[in-house]
Amino acid sequence: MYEQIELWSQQPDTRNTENRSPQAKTVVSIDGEVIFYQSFFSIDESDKLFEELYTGTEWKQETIKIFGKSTPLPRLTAWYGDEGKAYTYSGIEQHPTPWTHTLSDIKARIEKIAEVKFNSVLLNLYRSGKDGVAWHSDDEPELGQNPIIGSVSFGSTRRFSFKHKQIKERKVEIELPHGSFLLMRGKTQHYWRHQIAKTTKEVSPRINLTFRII
Ligand SMILES: O=C(O)CCC(=O)C(=O)O
Ligand SMILES: [Mn+2]
Repeated sequence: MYEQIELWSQQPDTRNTENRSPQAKTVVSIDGEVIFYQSFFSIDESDKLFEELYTGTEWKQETIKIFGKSTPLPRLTAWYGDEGKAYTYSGIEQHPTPWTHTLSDIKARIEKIAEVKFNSVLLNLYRSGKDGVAWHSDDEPELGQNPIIGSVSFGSTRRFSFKHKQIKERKVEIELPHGSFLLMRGKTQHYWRHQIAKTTKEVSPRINLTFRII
């Protein structure tokens, strides 16, 4: 019993058309802005990028303290970016590894659409359905007032959910497939939380990259 915000009935985003792919769909337009590009990278590109990222990333299993107890995060992560852009995520201070060619190429592709320059990226590897990320907003102070987050996904499709912080009936759910790109900006992080729920379905690994500006 919740209000599904006209997810698929939205018109394609036609503003600033020369810089926008015709497949852009606005998935959140109230209290923020979220734009979705379902097939941003071709299947061939996505297969190659998944492989490069899966094997070529310095994946780490970070732990966080919950009620004083060290708990491993249910996913592997890695942090890449411009030198000196340290960032605290889930209480973990991250020092970025320098950009690889693969990450710089992906960054350049999404920057054309986002019309900003990203200086860091958090990579997440969801090894199976047992991995996920709990409800949160990307609202760390280092990200500034209205964070712009460029989120690229490769591998298994997983469900990305939004819920409004004040109006609990307001929820949006979207499947993020291989090669998709989701852009969150404006007041999105003030008003909405998001998650990747764990699932009991058999799912193969998924890699997500959230490009950020510190
Ligand atoms: O895996 C995703 O799609 C989202 C990851 C995320 O929300 C984050 O890293 O902050
Ligand atoms: Mn997030």
